[in-house]
Amino acid sequence: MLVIDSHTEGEPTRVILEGGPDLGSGPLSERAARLANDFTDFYRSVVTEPYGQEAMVGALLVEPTDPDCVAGVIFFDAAAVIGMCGHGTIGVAATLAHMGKIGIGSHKIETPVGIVNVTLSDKNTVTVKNIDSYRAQRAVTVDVTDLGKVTGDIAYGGNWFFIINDSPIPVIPSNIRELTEAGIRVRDAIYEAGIEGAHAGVIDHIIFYGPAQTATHHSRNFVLCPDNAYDRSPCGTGSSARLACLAADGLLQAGEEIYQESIIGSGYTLSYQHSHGPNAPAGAVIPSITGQAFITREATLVSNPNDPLRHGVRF
Ligand code: PYC
Repeated sequence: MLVIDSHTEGEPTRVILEGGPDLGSGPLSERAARLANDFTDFYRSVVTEPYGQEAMVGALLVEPTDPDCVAGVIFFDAAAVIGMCGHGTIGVAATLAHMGKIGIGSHKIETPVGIVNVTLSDKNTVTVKNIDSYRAQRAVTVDVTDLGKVTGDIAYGGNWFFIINDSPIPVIPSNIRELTEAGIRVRDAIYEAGIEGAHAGVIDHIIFYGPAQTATHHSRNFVLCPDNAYDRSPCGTGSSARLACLAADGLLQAGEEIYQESIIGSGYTLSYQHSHGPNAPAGAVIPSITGQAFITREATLVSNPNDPLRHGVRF
């Protein structure tokens, strides 16, 4: 299987160019469901040890249904096939540029949750215009083991997020383990309470926000992903969901730019426009996320049927 690896603001993406499963044709949402249900061992092995690394997100390139798109892509981590991935889209654009498949300028990419626009300013710098993002519920309180009552917003940016604005734990790198464990407990509490996003959306990402380390920056975040790894970048879909909340609360105006720090100190430049799409949910925004991705590896993954760990290390 041929892959190209990159990182976007520290968060790894593995783009599968050749050798992935045949998911047939039809809508990408159906092909994503096929990947999730029929090829679990495949997708998990691609991003977990010994083939992958912690926090890695896979990006399976597929034929788009819309001929205006330069590529179709289905994203996944070690636990789940996910709807969209902001850092992954930046990684895919940088990978397509590295391969000479796209040049400087704007291009469309199809995902299972809709078409996104990428603008390549140079071979590494990419702006993603994401799908409609919105807040579904404001100030939902859950009872969390060892933390007590925790309040957050439920918002969508291509995946579903529980967004905690005032983190009960300082959002600093030395607290990564504590934030990870707290995030898992928050997610458990959400599931236990039967809380969902709109249309029974599974809230599988948790974000804690705290003050930025640099005065001119907006804030710093910690993002827990479905596989319990933390996002080294500020998370493109999570930032999209947060932009929708800031817009709904009147805390950020359309077109105003902010710089969002990640837990490791990397970041994205963010802004939004109001969405006027005919099917846009109330209060939906179109987020804009700018970050950089760098190619780290071009490789062939070899799977040996005699290798007992060919499906990855899992316990
Ligand atoms: O950037 O949207 C994102 C993302 C989702 C999971 C990891 N990164």
